[in-house]
Amino acid sequence: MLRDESSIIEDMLVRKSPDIRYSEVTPKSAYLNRRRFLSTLPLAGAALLSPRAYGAVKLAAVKGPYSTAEKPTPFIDVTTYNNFYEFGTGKEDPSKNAGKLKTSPWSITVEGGATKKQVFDLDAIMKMAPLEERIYRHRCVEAWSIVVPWIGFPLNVLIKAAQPNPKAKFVAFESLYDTKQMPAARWAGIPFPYIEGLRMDEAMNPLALLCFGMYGQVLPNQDGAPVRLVVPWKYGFKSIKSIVKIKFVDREPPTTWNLANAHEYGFYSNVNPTVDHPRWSQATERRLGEFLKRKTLMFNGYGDQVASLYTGMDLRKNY
Ligand SMILES: Nc1nc2c(c(=O)[nH]1)N[C@H]1C(S)=C(S)[C@@H](COP(=O)(O)O)O[C@H]1N2
Ligand SMILES: [Mo]
Repeated sequence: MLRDESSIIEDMLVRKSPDIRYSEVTPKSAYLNRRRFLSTLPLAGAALLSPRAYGAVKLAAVKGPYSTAEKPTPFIDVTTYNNFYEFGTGKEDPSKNAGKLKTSPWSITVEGGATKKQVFDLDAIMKMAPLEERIYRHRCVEAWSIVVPWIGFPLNVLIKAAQPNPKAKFVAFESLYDTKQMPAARWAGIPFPYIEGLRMDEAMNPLALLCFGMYGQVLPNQDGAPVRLVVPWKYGFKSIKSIVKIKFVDREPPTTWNLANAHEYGFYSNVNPTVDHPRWSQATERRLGEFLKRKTLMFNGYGDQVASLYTGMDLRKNY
């Protein structure tokens, strides 16, 4: 029996019926047209998908600073075109495979703080500061970009609460890695658990967001539930998803993409249209849902907030 398409899309995202794919029951052209049609209605994707897909867990937030006036990318694009290699390397794999990720209970273990190891429950973390909605541009190293109304608060709130050792110069982050829940990770070709890092002053910058939601609701699993970073002046891979561990360290920590290919992915990875990736230009990007390419902005347009972090540094060497 044919069901209405919103329930089919929901199934695609929640994986209640893992064998039914919207693209399989609909000819590709109709599928793409439908995506475009949904995209023209403001938040139509969210409205259609939220009631069941994510348990309708709404997340209220006050308007935060630094929001771009640009139009948010349609929810359907931001939730069906993802990088989350634990759930597969195809852009649609995370939306197909992440639905069953168990995101509650959840906690973040913090090491390298003033006290010994600390374990922060996610519910307690989320009460540390008012949740803000911040509409940020986000630019993947693969030259696509999105504009998303993220919900969270500055990462520095958690860092201050965790009282880093004053000697710590860097913050290291680690994602959940559970082979049972993430079987596709075996074929991803990068080391897991996914790890990332920031210099302490970068992590303390008020733009760096500890993120719990988007588009008025909790994060869809494929977007990094239940807690991820959003570091909007850096390429997307710095914005680590499904964080379970934070370590304060005195030396630059290893990072997944640098371990996988040091020649192509450096520690800093600031968005920089003048430094090309060895295999492609970084001068332009394609905004999901748009046809024409846009020019990529230095620091993704956040130079006023972050350029001073890098004065005196050669950003060609520190790519
Ligand atoms: N744990 C984990 N975090 C991750 C990734 C990943 O594969 N695993 N991919 C990164 C990359 S390359 C990008 S571009 C962004 C994509 O975020 P989005 O899917 O919400 O747009 O997540 C980043 N965070
Ligand atoms: Mo990316």
